[in-house]
Amino acid sequence: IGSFIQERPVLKNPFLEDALLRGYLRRHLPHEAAFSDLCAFGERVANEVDEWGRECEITPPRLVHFDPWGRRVDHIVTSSAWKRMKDLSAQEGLVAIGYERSFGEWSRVYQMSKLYIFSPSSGLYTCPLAMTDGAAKVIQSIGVSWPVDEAYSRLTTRQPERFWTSGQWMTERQGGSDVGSGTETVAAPQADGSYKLHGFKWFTSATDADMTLTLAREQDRSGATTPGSRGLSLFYAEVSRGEDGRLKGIEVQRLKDKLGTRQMPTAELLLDGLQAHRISEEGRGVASIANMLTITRIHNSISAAAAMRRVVQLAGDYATRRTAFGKLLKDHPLHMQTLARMEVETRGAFLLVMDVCRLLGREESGVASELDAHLLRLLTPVVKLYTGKQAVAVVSEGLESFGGQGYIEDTGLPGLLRDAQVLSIWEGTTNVLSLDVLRCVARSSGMVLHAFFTHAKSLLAGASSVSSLSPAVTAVDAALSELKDFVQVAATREPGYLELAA
Ligand code: MFK
Ligand code: FAD
Repeated sequence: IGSFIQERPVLKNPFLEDALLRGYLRRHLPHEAAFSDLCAFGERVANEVDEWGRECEITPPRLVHFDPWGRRVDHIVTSSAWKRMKDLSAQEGLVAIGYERSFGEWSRVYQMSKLYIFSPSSGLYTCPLAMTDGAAKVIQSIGVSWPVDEAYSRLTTRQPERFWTSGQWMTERQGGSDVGSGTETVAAPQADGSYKLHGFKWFTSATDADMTLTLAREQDRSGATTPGSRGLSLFYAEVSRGEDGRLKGIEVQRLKDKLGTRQMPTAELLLDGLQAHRISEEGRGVASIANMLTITRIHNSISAAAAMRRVVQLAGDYATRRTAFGKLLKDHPLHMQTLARMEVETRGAFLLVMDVCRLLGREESGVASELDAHLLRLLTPVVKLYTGKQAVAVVSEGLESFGGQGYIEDTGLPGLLRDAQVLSIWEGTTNVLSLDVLRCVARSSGMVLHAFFTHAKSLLAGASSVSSLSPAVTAVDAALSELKDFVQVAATREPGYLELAA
């Protein structure tokens, strides 16, 4: 009795297992160096890193407020696996690749391919990496000079002992979507040109970061501030400790008790005189941090597509090992139809997000056309909102494909679903991103939509032999012809016209 033991699904090299990823790279980035690096990294992920990710999950961070003698220390204790992830990230260049640009306009595609392989095994270390990449991007866009030159070199290094991660402290109690109205944190100017920040940041993830970018309202001499978005500036602050061991200017109030992302600390922070430097023009905080949002939203989309790919890979493997009604699951057409639907969603998500990475790479290499720039602006919120939602649906379906085992904690599968659920919430909820799409359509007088349909037309032209696509071709032609008049009308109106019209 009870001698049957079900074989477990096996994680194989996620690069070698992913024909679509390899095919995409063969077409666009046919460099032996990139292939051998991705292949070696995939081997490491399957045989070593995945275990660390599991260790991060079962050894979540904890907050130690006081040392044994009663001194306030606010120490966030993380697992050794979490720390190994940081070193690995530097060594593998998971942020650096985007800035070294060894593969020119394809460098972002290469970097994101690595993150795609890494993400589901990373113990959510992709979260600090996203913010680190976003911070480097902001610094690069405003200019790498004092006081952020040292930070930039640390964010983008491959040397583990020098590597820094960054936080992104935007959300306050009154508003995460509406930071313009919800931000209460004030910045008091100091005689030396720096600022002291006072406020409360309600969600700060990967709070063991070395630095952060954050928003605050600059006070004038009387202590008054400007309300709304136009009162917000962007600040750079280092997270450091004094000789007494206390965090300088920060109290960690508590760690969040979260549905998922448990591998990583998310803290509430009291900023109590945190020394900071303003790095945007006064009142240009939201516009300046938008560069960070673009990067973190792309990372989010990569994580979403990667979660789908991982569950599809594991479910496919399991279907070759589990028998029901006298045959393997892979020989049940209905089961395979379910897996095929998941595969289609995963492929769609992957191709969409890779196209956005391609556009980002083109923009950063200075070869982007006007059409590319419009597409990047439009597709970034679209890909984030779409893949964030799809990840939950596909991963949930994926769990079901393991039957009851999909619901069992120490298979590691439920964590995939918990972690997917956050992808549509942080970095802008679905509806807030939908409004961002409308806003960029409005502010470009419809030009981003025109760019989108022009791009769609050229893609469809490449597949003109596929007869089932002809309704799409007709629809795109109709949209372009309607848009011609629309863009002309919108161009004569005030910005915001389309938003009001919508
Ligand atoms: C695993 C990988 C994922 C990693 C995740 C890391 C952990 C995550 C943590 C977080 O969640 S961090 C917090 C993320 N928070 C958000 O995403 C906020 C969501 N809310 C929005 O995005 C709102 O739309 C926004 C705060 C931007 C609205 O603020 P405003 O002040 O009402 O915006 P407004 O007035 O429309 O725009 C101000 C300027 O910013 C404009 O520039 P100009 O003044 O030059 O015209 C806009 O064009 C610009 N802007 C706004 N959104 C932009 C943008 N520019 C480019 N791209 C955008 N998306
Ligand atoms: P609200 O803004 O109150 O939104 C509530 C609901 O209202 C949402 O459904 C939203 O879509 C909807 N809504 C809001 N405005 C509109 C509108 N105009 N039209 C239609 N619907 C609308 N933030 C950081 O700054 N740094 C971090 O490191 C960080 N880490 C996080 C980690 C986790 C695990 C989580 C869950 C969140 C984290 N956040 C972080 C916060 C996150 O970015 C916010 O929670 C998110 O942006 C939503 O803001 P909110 O919670 O204030 O919700």
